[in-house]
Amino acid sequence: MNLEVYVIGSRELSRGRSQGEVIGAALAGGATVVQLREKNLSGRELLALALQYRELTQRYGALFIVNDRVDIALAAQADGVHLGQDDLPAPVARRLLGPDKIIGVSVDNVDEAWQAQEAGADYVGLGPFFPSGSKTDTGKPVSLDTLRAVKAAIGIPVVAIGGIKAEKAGNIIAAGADGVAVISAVVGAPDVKLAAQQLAAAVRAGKEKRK
Ligand code: TZP
Ligand code: MG
Repeated sequence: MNLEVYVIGSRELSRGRSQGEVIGAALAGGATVVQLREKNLSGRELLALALQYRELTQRYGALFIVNDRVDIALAAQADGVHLGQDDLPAPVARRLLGPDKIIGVSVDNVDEAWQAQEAGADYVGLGPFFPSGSKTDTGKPVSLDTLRAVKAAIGIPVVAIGGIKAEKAGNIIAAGADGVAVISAVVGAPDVKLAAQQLAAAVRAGKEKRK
């Protein structure tokens, strides 16, 4: 499960470009995971997008995760779901999805991370590391010390999220994150493929720094 370069889609932030174009470019640039996260679409519209994401991720050998919607993940044969603290509890999602699908859970501290692991999550999303224009109803920013404490407390991968740009990703990876998840830094970039390449390069540099 390579969570290193985790790109989350957003129609609003895509500068009018189609999802197919943006997600395709992110994958061409090195995204290892893409997440479908659309809060204002009908089930029918979401399914159509999910099927596009599925085809593209399959082509590039990347993972495909659906935000919130277990039903859409199942219908589109996604690799898994990502759930917030107010979404379906992980054990309920697990019952619906079976043992093989990936379940990610959003957390912002050690306690939530431990509970997510206990509840059967396969990875946690930890953040926000920086203020994010893409999601404003977040807690206050998480520090690198909190990241280190979460890494010490749990055994499942930790993906960092929130206001992360390529130039900030290296330090976060060097501090122990297993991946960085971004919306605006990639799907909002003028050149999406280049932005994904830059993020992937920053992740590689961060891993080098750990050595
Ligand atoms: N959860 C915490 S911050 C965030 C989510 C979904 C938004 C991340 O978007 P960006 O543009 O990378 O800050
Ligand atoms: Mg959610």
